[in-house]
Amino acid sequence: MSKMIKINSPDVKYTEKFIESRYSYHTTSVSCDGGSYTVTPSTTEFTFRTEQNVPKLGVMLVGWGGNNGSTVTAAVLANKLGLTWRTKTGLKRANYYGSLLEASTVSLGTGPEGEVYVPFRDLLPMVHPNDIVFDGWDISSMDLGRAMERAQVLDWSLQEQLRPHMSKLKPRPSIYIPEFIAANQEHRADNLIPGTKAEQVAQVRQDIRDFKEKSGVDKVIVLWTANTERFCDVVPGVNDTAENLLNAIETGAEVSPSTLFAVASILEGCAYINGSPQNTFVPGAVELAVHHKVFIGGDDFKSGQTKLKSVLVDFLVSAGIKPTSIVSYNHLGNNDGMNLSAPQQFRSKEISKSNVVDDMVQSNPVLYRPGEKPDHCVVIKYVPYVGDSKRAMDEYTSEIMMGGTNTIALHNTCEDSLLASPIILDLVILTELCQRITFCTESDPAFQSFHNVLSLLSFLCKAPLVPQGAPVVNAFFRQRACIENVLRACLGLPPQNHMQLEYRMQ
Ligand code: NAI
Ligand code: DG6
Repeated sequence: MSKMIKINSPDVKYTEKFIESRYSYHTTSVSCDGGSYTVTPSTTEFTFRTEQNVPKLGVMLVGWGGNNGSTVTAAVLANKLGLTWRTKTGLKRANYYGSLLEASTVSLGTGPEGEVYVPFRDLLPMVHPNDIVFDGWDISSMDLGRAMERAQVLDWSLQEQLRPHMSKLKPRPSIYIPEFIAANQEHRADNLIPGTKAEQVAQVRQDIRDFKEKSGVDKVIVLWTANTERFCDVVPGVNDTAENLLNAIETGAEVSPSTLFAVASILEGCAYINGSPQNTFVPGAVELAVHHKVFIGGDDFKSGQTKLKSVLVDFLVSAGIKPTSIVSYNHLGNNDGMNLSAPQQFRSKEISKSNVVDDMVQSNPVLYRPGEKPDHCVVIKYVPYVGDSKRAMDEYTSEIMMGGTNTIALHNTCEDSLLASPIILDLVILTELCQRITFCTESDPAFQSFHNVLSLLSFLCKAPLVPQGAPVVNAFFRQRACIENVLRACLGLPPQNHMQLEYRMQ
């Protein structure tokens, strides 16, 4: 199915180990002098190196027995086994729809029959999701077969085929600190790591080593898809530096379970991704990742309503239309919805869902005065009956020409975990790829990796984590173009510019 891509250019060299490309990176700096801007283009010469050897990847999910954890594991298994199943609307086949890397395409250029599109995954050597080995932790002891049934996401006849495989998978005991998640989760907590925080971190580190050894994977990435926690306070002396955070773990001061997992993972040299909204990456955790040269990424999967928002607001603002009010309702009936029915956990989600339009609004001083923002309201309600089938209703009101008003109302229904699962796969596959990319410039010839805060993952996250001082980009197409163009740079190809000048000449 996949065709190999070979670049025919003096700027690209294939060695046994690497794809090496020379790449001219063009930027412009702008200065404002009184009434005028001075714009100065400049070019930096980069060399990119991508290691060709694709490792065997192990992924450890925190919250493995949840709806996302069980669904992504089941989906990979179903794809690997090439399963099909019957539903009332016909025969269904396992696929990876919803995955940027597996199911979306990029243009390579023009061939004799027009534009040539290839799957994103074919651009560079990447881990195939079918080859990922899963393991993980959950405070609930249910095996993955029963967890899949509890989740009520997949069709029954598919579950029946998967059950013999899924039932063999059992989450490892996890760290439970009741005050971080909703009290309504307590009944699930029957699979716990005992001891002090330091002992719990040591156990998680031991689990990672144990998984690596027993499964024979070459590298492990840890991803949090457990319940949304409340935010924790950033306290000087406790979690503001790496040293203080490690001391806080030793002395038993307040550290959230997700941060304890991040610390364990970083200390084991494993990338750590946060799929939930809470502030796992307190300054001390970020500093620890930088010290240990380990990738971290997050926060909060951008799956449905927010993804659409990052498209729609981009469309409106880029079209010169001024969104003035955005109201987003959700109701859902899965365990995530139950956890989010508690005020502190809802607040974490509200924060990550609310900041998503900021960059688009700030990009247009014609429409918005400094500091001006549209009204933005996010509501989430728990309605058990609808299960994982989340309903999202949005109303976008915008100001159009000559005082006119434009109102767009949307109603979106879909299985939440079937949107999140392909995002989990993209996050780990992209992170793994980034671990094999290094680059240098003419002025700094020592090869380096991307910054440890892996902002290339922004496309997949509601509240992108970026290196301190770097701009946060939420706009969907800019985020996607960033990934595409960085991967093209690794092949010595210029950014996709869509100019099509060859078709615009006489
Ligand atoms: P879920 O509630 O079905 O699964 C979470 C799992 O985490 C549960 O099995 C629970 O027992 C476990 N858990 C809780 N605390 C734990 C801990 N300390 N250690 C290990 N396991 C723990 O939720 P779901 O639907 O799978 O979502 C997971 C997370 O992903 C939530 O935070 C949700 O907000 C977030 N998310 C989900 C999206 C989606 O589209 N499904 C999109 C964006 C974020
Ligand atoms: C209700 O919004 C529950 C949440 O966990 C969301 O389903 C999840 O964060 C997905 O949000 P969005 O905005 O990307 O659809």
